Amino acid sequence: MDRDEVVEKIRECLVELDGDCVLEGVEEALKLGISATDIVLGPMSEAMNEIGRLYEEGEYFIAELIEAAEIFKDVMRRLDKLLKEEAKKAASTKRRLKIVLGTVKGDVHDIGKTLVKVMLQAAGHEVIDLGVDVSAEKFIEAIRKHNPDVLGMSALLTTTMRYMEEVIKKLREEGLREKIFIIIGGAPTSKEFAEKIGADAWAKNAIEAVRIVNKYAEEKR
Ligand code: B1M
Repeated sequence: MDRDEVVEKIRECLVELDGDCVLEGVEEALKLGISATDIVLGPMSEAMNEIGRLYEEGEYFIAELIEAAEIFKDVMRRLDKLLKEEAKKAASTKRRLKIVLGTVKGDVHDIGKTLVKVMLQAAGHEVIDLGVDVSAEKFIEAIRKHNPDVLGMSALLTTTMRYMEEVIKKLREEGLREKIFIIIGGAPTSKEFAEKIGADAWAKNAIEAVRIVNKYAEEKR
């Protein structure tokens, strides 16, 4: 199998929810020298989008989404060490920042957020992960407790992404907004949305999130 075929195998096997086949494809991809980052952000993420589309069309149901998430997490466990090594090599920072991170209230999608966490940690930052379904009050409590440099929020639903604005509004009310750099992400969000709600930055994926946080770390010196 060549690189394109292996990449296609991983994508197809995940769409078909065949976990063993995905892991087999991952091993083959690694042997061919494909990076863990490219596997996760490439065919694995593309397959998740395809699965989302099948769900929208009524071909897949929640059970399939859950299964896909489990397979994705298995692959993340397999690739954890490599992902960390790669992120460290690509983006090690000399200035370590403290980051409070979470998926916003009403939203339990955590795969993308966890990927962002793993890569930020590997790049040398300290991440306090508040998990999923995080309310503005919980974010504020964590910010008061840990005094972080950065707040990272993730949302995967068009309904929950609006809650990010609510968090920023509450931070302003509490006089905490100016003390913290806010980065947001997640499939339905965009640069324009980030600007509209008053966040400082938007990242398309985990690599970009690390690049933006590192740039901020340098500027903050
Ligand atoms: Co749900 N889901 N889901 N889901 N799910 C989506 C998001 C959806 C787009 C599927 C679809 O219909 N096409 C759709 C949302 C539609 C919309 O809002 N417009 C949807 C829906 C409708 C739902 C439910 C409402 C279904 C229901 O119950 N009727 C429900 C909501 C539950 C809730 O949160 N309250 C639901 C539930 C679930 C599961 C729990 C079953 C499961 C999640 C399991 C888990 O996360 N542990 C699930 C899944 C798996 C998906 C899809 C298929 C895959 C998401 C994923 O993990 N992608 C998803 C389809 C899709 O995204 N196209 C879908 C892979 C991951 C690596 O990508 O998370 O985008 P992503 O993260 C990327 C970037 O976005 C970015 O970097 C990451 C890595 O590159 N990023 C950041 C993310 N956060 C960032 C933060 C940053 C920076 C970058 O800075 C802080």
